[in-house]
Amino acid sequence: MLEDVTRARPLALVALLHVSALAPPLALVATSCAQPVDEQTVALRIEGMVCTSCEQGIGHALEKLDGVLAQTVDHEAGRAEVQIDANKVTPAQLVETVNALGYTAHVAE
Ligand SMILES: [Cu+2]
Repeated sequence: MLEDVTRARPLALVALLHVSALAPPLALVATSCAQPVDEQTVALRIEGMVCTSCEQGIGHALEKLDGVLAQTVDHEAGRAEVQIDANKVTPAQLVETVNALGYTAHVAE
């Protein structure tokens, strides 16, 4: 039994090495086929946030959207900044997502 365990480890290592050796060319193929990222920053004004849980709830909901690259939500300022791939998601979808949680969002100018 012990012998099996010691034999399994090098095999697992070899498998990992093979995966990482294949990963770079596969990733290159994937990005060259994909649409280019049109990265934009969208600022939102959000009414109704009262604490950090509000920030986290909104942040998690935004991050679930395909095309949201990063977000920061500030309940004290009543604002959010969202980095998006504008080829995948629109500012209106961000507003809808926040509103669906019970807040009132607008795209800030
Ligand atoms: Cu809250």
